[in-house]
Amino acid sequence: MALIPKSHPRLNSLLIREKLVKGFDNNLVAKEGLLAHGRGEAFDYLLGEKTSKSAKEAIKAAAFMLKNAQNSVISVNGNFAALCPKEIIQLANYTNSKIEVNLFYSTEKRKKAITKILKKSGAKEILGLNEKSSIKLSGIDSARRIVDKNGIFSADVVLVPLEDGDRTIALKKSKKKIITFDLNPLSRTAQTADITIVDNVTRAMKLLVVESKKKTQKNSKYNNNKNLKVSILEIKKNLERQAKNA
Ligand code: PTJ
Repeated sequence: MALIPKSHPRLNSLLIREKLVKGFDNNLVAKEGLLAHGRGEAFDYLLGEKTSKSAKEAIKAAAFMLKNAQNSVISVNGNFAALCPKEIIQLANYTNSKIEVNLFYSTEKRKKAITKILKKSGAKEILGLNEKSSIKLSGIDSARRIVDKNGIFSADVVLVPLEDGDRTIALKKSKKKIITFDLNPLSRTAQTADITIVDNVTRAMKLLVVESKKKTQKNSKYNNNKNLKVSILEIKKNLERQAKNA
């Protein structure tokens, strides 16, 4: 592993990258997950590598939605498991959500590695591993169509982090409410979800856990389209500022 000087101006970003690389070496992260992370890094840079006011609003709305769901499910892919294993368990506990492993590039080896890290972090029950309770969700071509009957299939709210657009669209067609983390406010998932948290999942998950731990959550008049526009303007402002200083 590379030696990162503590004084590096982008230390956090480099530490997150190291977690992904370690996750890849340990079979958690798909090769394509590294590419997805690179795309995320670029957007994070454009957003100033900090949690914006609009992301904080989305986080509050997400906590409210999760706490008021009948059957909420946290969908876990390789990148999410490598970056936030502890926070996944904490969020599941505070919001009474189920945890389901659901992979785009699905292999038994990766499922085992992801299960191992979630269990090590305190997970008791993990869905998505038992073929007997699996069912196919229509409208998805990838391995992500295989879901658990008692999990994603019957959920009313699903948290889908760092996601490809097809599944978000299919889940919306199945009348589910979708919450996502996506640093790219222009992605299909970001544009299709009910709540898009445009922030690095490593920062935003910590805040979502804190928000969900509170006894009560406010039901704000949250508007995802409006919120996404603010994120896009944020990027534009940052670019203009950089161009002025160039
Ligand atoms: O583990 P698997 O097999 O299920 O595969 C997962 C990946 C991530 C490979 C798969 O879902 C994928 O290809 O996703 P996409 O289509 O590349 O979309 C990922 C989105 O997440 C992109 O819009 C990225 O900008 C964004 N993103 C990447 N890293 C982060 C992020 N958003 C928030 N926080 C990040 N750290």
